[in-house]
Amino acid sequence: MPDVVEATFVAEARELAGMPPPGPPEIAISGRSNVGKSTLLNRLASRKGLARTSKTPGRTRGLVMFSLRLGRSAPITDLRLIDLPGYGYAQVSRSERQTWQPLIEGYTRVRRQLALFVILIDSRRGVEDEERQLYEWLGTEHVPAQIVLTKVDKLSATERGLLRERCRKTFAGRAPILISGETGEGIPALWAAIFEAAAAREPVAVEEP
Ligand SMILES: Nc1nc2c(ncn2[C@@H]2O[C@H](COP(=O)(O)OP(=O)(O)OP(=O)(O)O)[C@@H](O)[C@H]2O)c(=O)[nH]1
Ligand SMILES: [Mg+2]
Repeated sequence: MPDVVEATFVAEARELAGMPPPGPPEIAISGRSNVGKSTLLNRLASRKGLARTSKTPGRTRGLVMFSLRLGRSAPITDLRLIDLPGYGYAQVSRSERQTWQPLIEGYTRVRRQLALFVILIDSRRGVEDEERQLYEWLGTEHVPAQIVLTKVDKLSATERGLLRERCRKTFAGRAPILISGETGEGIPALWAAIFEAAAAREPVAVEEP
């Protein structure tokens, strides 16, 4: 696991035009409301209160960008984490949701720094249509995706095995990563996937402002 030397909030963008200028590789963290996106982000950043977590779903309303600087032993020095708005939450108004979808889609299509799109799935809910569709769509856009099952601290060993198997079948053989934001289980495996994705992405020339 890398040593996170610095973790800072960069910006919250509610429209594409409001995105900060491109920089280091970006890792997008997506999933249903309450799946544990912000909790995971805080784990990756080793900072408890960096991203706001809550018991009230649907709190994150835009693309929230954080910047991490990693210690010298890590394969890369800088990266950005993007906390995406949660989908599938009924109490969030339809009009609000209709503004997110184009935002997430637009970001995914145009952002060449996007190195990995992480799809979080609550291990107790299992895989639903949204996740399957999102994964397929990312494939057609040639965006690398990683399935991550959250809250596995709530599961027995048998349940974990079954879920792993089901995900392998649903997501074309790609192994899911099982994590717990609570205990930190699986976080090193996710870091490995992040580093691999960052290395695989072709370097993007960034113009100096
Ligand atoms: N047991 C357990 N609870 C978790 C875990 N991860 C998150 N939670 C809890 O789940 C709730 C939602 O977590 P968040 O990280 O705020 O979820 P989110 O996906 O960011 O939610 P939105 O921003 O509303 O879309 C909080 O009460 C967390 O404490 C986990 O790995 N295990
Ligand atoms: Mg959140």
